[in-house]
Amino acid sequence: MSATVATTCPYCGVGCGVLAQVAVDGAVSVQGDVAHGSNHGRLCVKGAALGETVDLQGRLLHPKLRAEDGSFRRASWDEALDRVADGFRRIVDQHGPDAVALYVSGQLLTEDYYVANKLAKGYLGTANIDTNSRLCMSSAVAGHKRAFGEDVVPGCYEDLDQAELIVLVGSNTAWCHPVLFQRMVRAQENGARLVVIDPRFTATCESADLHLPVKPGTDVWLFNGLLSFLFQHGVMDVGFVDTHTDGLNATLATAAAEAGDYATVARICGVQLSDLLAFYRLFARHERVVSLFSQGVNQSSSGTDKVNSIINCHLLTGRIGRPGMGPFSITGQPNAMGGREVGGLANMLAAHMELHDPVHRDIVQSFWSSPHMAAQPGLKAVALFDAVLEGRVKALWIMGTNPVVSLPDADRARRALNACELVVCTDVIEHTDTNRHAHVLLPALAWGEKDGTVTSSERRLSRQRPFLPVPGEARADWRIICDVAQRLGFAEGFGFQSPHEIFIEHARLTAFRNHPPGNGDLPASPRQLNLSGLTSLTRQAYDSMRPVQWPVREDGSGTARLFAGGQFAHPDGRARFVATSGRAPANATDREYPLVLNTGRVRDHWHTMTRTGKSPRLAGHTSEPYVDMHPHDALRSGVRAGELASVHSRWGSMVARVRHGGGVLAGTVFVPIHWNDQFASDARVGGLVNPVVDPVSGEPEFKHTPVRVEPFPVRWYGFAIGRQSLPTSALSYWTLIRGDRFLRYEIAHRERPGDCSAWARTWLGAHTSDADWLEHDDPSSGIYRAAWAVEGRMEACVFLSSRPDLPSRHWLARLFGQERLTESDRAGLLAGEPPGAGIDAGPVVCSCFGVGRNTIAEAISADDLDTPAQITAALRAGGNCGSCIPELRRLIAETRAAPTV
Ligand SMILES: Nc1nc2c(c(=O)[nH]1)N[C@H]1C(S)=C(S)[C@@H](COP(=O)(O)OP(=O)(O)OC[C@H]3O[C@@H](n4cnc5c(=O)[nH]c(N)nc54)[C@H](O)[C@@H]3O)O[C@H]1N2
Ligand SMILES: Nc1nc2c(c(=O)[nH]1)N[C@H]1C(S)=C(S)[C@@H](COP(=O)(O)OP(=O)(O)OC[C@H]3O[C@@H](n4cnc5c(=O)[nH]c(N)nc54)[C@H](O)[C@@H]3O)O[C@H]1N2
Ligand code: SF4
Ligand SMILES: [Mo]
Repeated sequence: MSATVATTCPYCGVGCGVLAQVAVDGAVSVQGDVAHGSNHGRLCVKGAALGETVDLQGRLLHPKLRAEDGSFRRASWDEALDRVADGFRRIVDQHGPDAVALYVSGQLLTEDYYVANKLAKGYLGTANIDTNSRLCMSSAVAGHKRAFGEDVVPGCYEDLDQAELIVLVGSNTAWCHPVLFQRMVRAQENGARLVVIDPRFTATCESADLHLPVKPGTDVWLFNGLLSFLFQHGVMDVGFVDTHTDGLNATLATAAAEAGDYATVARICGVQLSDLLAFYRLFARHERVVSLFSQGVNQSSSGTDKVNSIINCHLLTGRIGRPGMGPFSITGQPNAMGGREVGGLANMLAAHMELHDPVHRDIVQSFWSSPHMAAQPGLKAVALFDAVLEGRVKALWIMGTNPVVSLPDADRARRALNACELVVCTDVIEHTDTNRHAHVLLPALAWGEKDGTVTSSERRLSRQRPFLPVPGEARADWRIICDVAQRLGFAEGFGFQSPHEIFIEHARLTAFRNHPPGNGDLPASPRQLNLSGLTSLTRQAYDSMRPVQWPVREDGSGTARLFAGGQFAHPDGRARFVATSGRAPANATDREYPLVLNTGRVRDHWHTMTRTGKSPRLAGHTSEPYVDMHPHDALRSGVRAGELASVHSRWGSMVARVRHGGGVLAGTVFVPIHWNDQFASDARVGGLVNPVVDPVSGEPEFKHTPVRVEPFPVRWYGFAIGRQSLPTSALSYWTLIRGDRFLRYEIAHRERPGDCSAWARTWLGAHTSDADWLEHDDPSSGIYRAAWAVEGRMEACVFLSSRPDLPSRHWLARLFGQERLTESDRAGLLAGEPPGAGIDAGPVVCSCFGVGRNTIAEAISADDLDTPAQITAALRAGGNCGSCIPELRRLIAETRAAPTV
């Protein structure tokens, strides 16, 4: 075993501390870091499975250049970097700096992000650098700036422990921020109440005391109603409002005019009046309220107003900056916050300074000694890709993000890349939907190899440290950027030799011409983001840096909460109420597209699956892309659960399996965001999403696109499990997951093969003479199954049927872990069902211990289990990361409700 390295999880913005070790055989094991303030030793299932995602399979390990015919050839670093630098230089010379752009990511480290931003805004002289955080947090950023004068999350995780009431708005925290959610559940056990505001009944709602299934897009009405209610009932901190805020009257007038009466609010929001009032009373009654929000709020054409409508209620009651209370924007990506700190958004400068402010521009320019400073805000993500399509931006460098999957109207983004003169992609994985369109591919270091800092949702800086060797020719993102900058003639500003040197420069800029933190009495407005205590860290001190929350004082101590003294970052020190009016989502009604598409995450996958797609443990929970529908809508659309459907919008279409039970409201459907061309034939939901954006933040409306669902007609359904990858181009439908020692394909086709046996042998490549071929063909019932063994060991199997009700895949998958098939396995393969009774565990619920749904349901009925804790005691399920506890709770309810036979 190698020495233990303390690092930070590369997934969500909770920012959990991870201890990693490498065994002699190269296997990586991870555990939660008990000493880390973000998680105190806990990890969710994605964090716990990190060791399964660090292998080199599929990694981009060498620079590559694309030839005319679309193929890629290996190139030296010199050749690839020259290509990038020459291309950028030529285009800037011919068309000016705004003809080039960078599109970066909240998954870069702060040091990478800092140099990318410095290159664009300070040296190339364009603010055309935007980030996938535009798709994620930009409404929260804009809301914070309007209310507080700076992009600041005032509170910290400890507030959740101390809150009496936690309100989750548009957040499926149980799945997306699981370690933090466990903390909320513990707070609930200690008496806190939990309210969830979400059109879907999510896993998070399983634990809620009250769920308000609001109509999509109506949050502003709900919070305007709350503001009026609080004011009417005298729930207000008059002293705080008078001394520390501005704009209440106009905001109240708008809220009152909008809200009218509570019955109207309830009707607009589509919730019961009694539930609405129950929420308002809870909010009124409890001083210590945390309102935590994420994408149900941000990803909306009224996202910024939603944010401010929530903050308004906290300002009115003075519930901000003190223990147990405050509005809390929870961030998605591991370094969404770090990116904001260094100014990765096209409308920001660095260190929380503003591009449009001449004083700020002067501070940054003099600090950087910039030769060409960007003078005005650049293009935001959606507009940036429009400019690429229209030829206004001619060179685009994409780092650490997969826009052909994740942008709205993603087919248009793909067309934009095809039209672009020079597309450069820096990634860790070779084959992605975006990389396919690159002219130059640059290999970056991945998690476990790279070195730097990230900032979590609660402003906590935490180190990512390397524990794996550099693979192939991969280089750190910061180094690649500096390499290009130097070739562009900017050796002066980019001579960094280590992330430590970059971090120090970044820390010094936060403190440059700024007030020392912790001194609320200064008259002019200090910038809250201030790392003065870190500006002179030695290399050694940087390497051993403990997690710390900014602002960081001279003595190195951090700050848990901001704004406690009522000093905000606007020039007059006062916070602003922002008058917000309810606005229906764009194209809210559309007769041709009568349903509303909502998109979001599943528990065990991360974004475009480049990393979680490698882990068998994570693949088991949700194995196929799906469209979750209300049964009435399915009936009306002529589709059935288990069958395939195509989903259409004005922008594009996709195909997925129809599902019920995801808790969607009638009139809405939900599709997960993760699947793409690497894992399915046609399941990129981004292709459907309306590219309308919030007018203030530029964040797209990912949660609301009018769609229509239609049957996707096929003649047969099937699946195959095998040790090798299979050709998919001839199939009408396929999806892929990676299992333990096997790959599993779900397939369907418009035509049934004339001779199933011949087709199956050819497809599986099973024409060797040593093949041990088992087969059952029943054309009258439309069923065909075959299994192929080599020297008694399972090689592949394929099951076809004219209907989607195929046998369980779980017992079959198990056979790939055996050295030999037994006689009863063979009998089972021929019969199409597990040999013996009750050994099919069913789909995985607990990924940590691999416990299936059937096993759990059986134990619940057989042993009369009532609580998730009892299930854990009996089966271990739920006993590690706890991510499946909401599902255990649901299973208990369902099993108990099922009639006994
Ligand atoms: N497992 C997993 N975890 C992740 C990620 C991942 O890919 N996988 N990604 C990370 C990232 S980058 C992010 S940004 C976060 C996102 O974390 P979340 O914001 O929690 O996740 P989402 O699933 O995008 O959406 C949240 C909820 O918003 C609801 N919603 C839709 N419309 C409305 C509305 O009009 N009003 C309200 N109130 N709610 C609405 C949706 O039904 C959904 O349940 O997760 C992070 N964590
Ligand atoms: N329909 C719909 N679309 C959405 C959303 C939604 O809710 N609905 N949510 C949006 C949100 S909140 C987000 S955050 C985005 C996420 O969307 P993306 O950012 O597009 O998704 P990822 O899969 O995280 O892409 C990261 C890429 O960077 C690579 N990578 C990983 N580590 C490194 C590294 O260290 N260096 C480099 N150079 N590359 C690396 C990965 O292999 C991968 O290709 O999706 C957005 N799109
Ligand atoms: S909650 Fe899970 S995904 Fe998020 S940082 Fe912690 S371990 Fe990683
Ligand atoms: Mo995100």
